[in-house]
Amino acid sequence: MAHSEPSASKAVDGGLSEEFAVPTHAEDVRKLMAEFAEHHGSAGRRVVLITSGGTKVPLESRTVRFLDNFSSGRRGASSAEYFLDSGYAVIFLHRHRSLYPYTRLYAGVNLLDSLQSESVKEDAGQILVDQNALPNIAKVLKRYQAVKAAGLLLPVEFNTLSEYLHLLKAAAQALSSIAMFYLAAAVSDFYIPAYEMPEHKIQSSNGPLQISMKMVPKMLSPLVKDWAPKAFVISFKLETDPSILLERARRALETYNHQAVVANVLDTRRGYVVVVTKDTQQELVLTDEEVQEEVEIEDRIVSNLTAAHSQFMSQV
Ligand code: 9Z3
Repeated sequence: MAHSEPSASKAVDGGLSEEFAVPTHAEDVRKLMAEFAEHHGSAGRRVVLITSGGTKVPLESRTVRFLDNFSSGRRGASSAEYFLDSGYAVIFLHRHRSLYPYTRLYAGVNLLDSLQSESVKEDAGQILVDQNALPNIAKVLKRYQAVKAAGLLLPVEFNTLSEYLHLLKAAAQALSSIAMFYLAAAVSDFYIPAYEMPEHKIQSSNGPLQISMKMVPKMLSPLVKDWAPKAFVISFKLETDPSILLERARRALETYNHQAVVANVLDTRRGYVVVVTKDTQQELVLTDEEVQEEVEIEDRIVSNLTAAHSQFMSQV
C-alpha cells in the first residue's frame, strides 16, 4: 500500500489525476494527436477519435490478476474503415491486441498457413501469398496502403483503465471543435484505487476473495462540458437485458448532454442498434439477407452519424 488516500477536493476531471497515475507517454501522445488533428483539419478533413476494445483493471499493484471488460474491438475497427471511406482522418485509441482496421479481416487466419515459399528462393526476399487463405487480400492491401501513405490513421494503444482515461483526456484536449468522438470502447465502471490495492499477488491461502471496488469517475461529463465543448460526441450503451436498454441510453444522454448514444445488446449487437438523440430514436437493423451478404452494421452506424455530424457542423 504505497499511496495515501487522495484529498476530498476533486478536480474538474472528477479526480482523474488524483486517483490514477498519469502515464509517462500521455503528453507525447497528446502532442501527436494535436499535430494529426491540426494537419488534417487545415486540409479541410474531419477528424474522428474512435475508442475500441475493453479496459483492464488491475487487482494487485504487481499485477497477476485483473478484471477485463468484454469487447473484441470489431465495432471500433470496422467503424474506422467506414469513417476512412467517408473521408475522415481517424485516431484509433484501442486496447493493445484488440481487432485493428483491415487486419481484423484476417484475425482468424494463421499467418504461416497463408504463405508459400516452395517455389521461391528463400533468400530472394520474396514469399508467395495464398490468396485463398486470405480472401480479397489484394483489394484490402491496396486500401490499407492508401490510408497509410496518406497518414489518415493514427493508432494509439491502451491496456489499463487508467491509461484509457488519461489518453482519452489527452485526445479531448488535443482535438479541435470539428472532431467527432466515437466512444465504442467497453470501459469498466469499477476499479480499486492504488491506496487500497495490495502490492503483491493475492494469496488463495487466505481463503475466498472479497473485493470492494470504487466507481470510476465519469469522463463523459468533463469531456462534454470542459475539454471538448464544441465536439460531436457519441457514446455507446451496452446492456444484456433489452428491456432496460433505451431507458439507460436516454438517461446517459440527459446526464451528459452529448449528441447521441448508440444503444446495443450484447447478443444482438452485430445486427441491431438504436441511435438515440435528444429528439429522435432510430433503429438500424440488418436483414437476414444482408447478414448473408456480409453487410456490416457499422456501415449503417457510420453513415447515420456522419450525416448527423454534417448537420451539427452546419448549425454552429
Ligand atoms: C459497446 O457497446 C460496443 O458496441 C461493444 C462492441 C463493446 C458491444 P465488439 O468490440 O463489441 O464489436 O465485440 N461499447 C460500449 C460499452 C460500454 O462500456 N459502455 C458504457 C455503458 O454501457 C458507457 S461508456 O455503461
